[in-house]
Amino acid sequence: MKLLVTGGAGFIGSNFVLYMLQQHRDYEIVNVDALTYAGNLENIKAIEQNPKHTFVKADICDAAKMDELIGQGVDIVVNFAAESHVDRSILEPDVFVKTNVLGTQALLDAAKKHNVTKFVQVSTDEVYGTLGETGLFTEETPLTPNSPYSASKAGGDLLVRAYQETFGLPVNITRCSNNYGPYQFPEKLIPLIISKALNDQPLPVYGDGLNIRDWLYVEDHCSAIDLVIHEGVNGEVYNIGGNNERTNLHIIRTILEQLGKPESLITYVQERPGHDRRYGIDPAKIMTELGWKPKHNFETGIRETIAWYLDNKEWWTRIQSVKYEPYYAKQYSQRFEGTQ
Ligand code: NAD
Ligand code: TDX
Repeated sequence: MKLLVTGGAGFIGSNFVLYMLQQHRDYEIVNVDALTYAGNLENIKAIEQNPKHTFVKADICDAAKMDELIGQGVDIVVNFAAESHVDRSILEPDVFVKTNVLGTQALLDAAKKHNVTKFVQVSTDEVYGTLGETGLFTEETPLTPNSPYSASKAGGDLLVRAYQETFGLPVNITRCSNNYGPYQFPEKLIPLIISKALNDQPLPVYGDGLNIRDWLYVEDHCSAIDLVIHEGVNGEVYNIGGNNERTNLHIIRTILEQLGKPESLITYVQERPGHDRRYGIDPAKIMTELGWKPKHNFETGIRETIAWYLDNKEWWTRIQSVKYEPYYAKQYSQRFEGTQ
């Protein structure tokens, strides 16, 4: 079996490639990644010499390249490649539309031409918009994205659906809740808070800190996608989540407690525009129809994650100094204005 995995030098993609090479030792993986600020070859250093893994630096918007690569006997395409950070999408929406919509279309065209047996679009619960105090996102929840990021992901999803309906391409769309774990870029809440707290720097909390996210350990997301590749019914959408809803303040306090750092680091800053209040996934479909079950609960997952960031300080300090500081200054300088 030959897989083409896109975005496999990013957070979830790299965890997925490492996971799949362990689970299916006879599978071949072509890992395509443009190495944007979020892509990092250090994430896949452990498989540098693995003959079953080939890394190709390429942009998924490059239709000719995707055609060439998928034409080389690829059976399954798994599309992780995306611009993934909501705050960046507020500053620069255009690159989100390019990669998340047009890039997806370039992949779909190549997958259709070469008759792949499965195309899995890795999407997000954010396409469903925001929840009130009750209820959960099901696969039938209407798409009402609120940020340029989630709108571009929804655009990609709709194209994937259309290629199934119009051309009979065998597709699945997965929509997962917030992931956390090793190799997550330190712009996202959990690694941001761990790294800032370790440096005794202020922790930027948007709004009142009571927005809720539903957290899943990244390995559990990988196992769900593995299952969808093999057992997913063509054309179906599968929500993925582990029923771990937490407020942002709860997450931050848990991290501070485990690191032995003071709550005085918490700093309320300017709200994120269009900030979704609550996400919560109903994972009943993938659990009952495909038999998926997460292995990690939040308490063990967050402990393992904090331990990983403590053990891999070099990984994130290198990223922060080279790829992150100018962005952080641009994104947060205004946000911190007027706070103590
Ligand atoms: P990430 O930003 O860490 O990684 C994205 C990867 O895609 C990077 O390696 C980057 O170099 C690559 N990439 C970006 N543009 C590209 C292009 N044009 N061509 C080729 N490669 C390109 O993101 P992540 O958090 O690992 O998310 C992966 C996928 O999972 C995304 O599609 C995202 O929407 C989805 N998702 C993420 C989460 C989450 O909590 N992080 C939750 C649900 C779904
Ligand atoms: O500095 C911060 N302060 C803060 O309060 C940051 C970066 C975030 N937050 C809040 C905003 C959110 O309510 O924390 C919560 C989580 O924020 P992010 O880590 O930016 O994630 P989110 O916006 O929920 O989106 C994530 O989950 C779904 C991923 O980035 C997406 O790629 C995925 O689709």
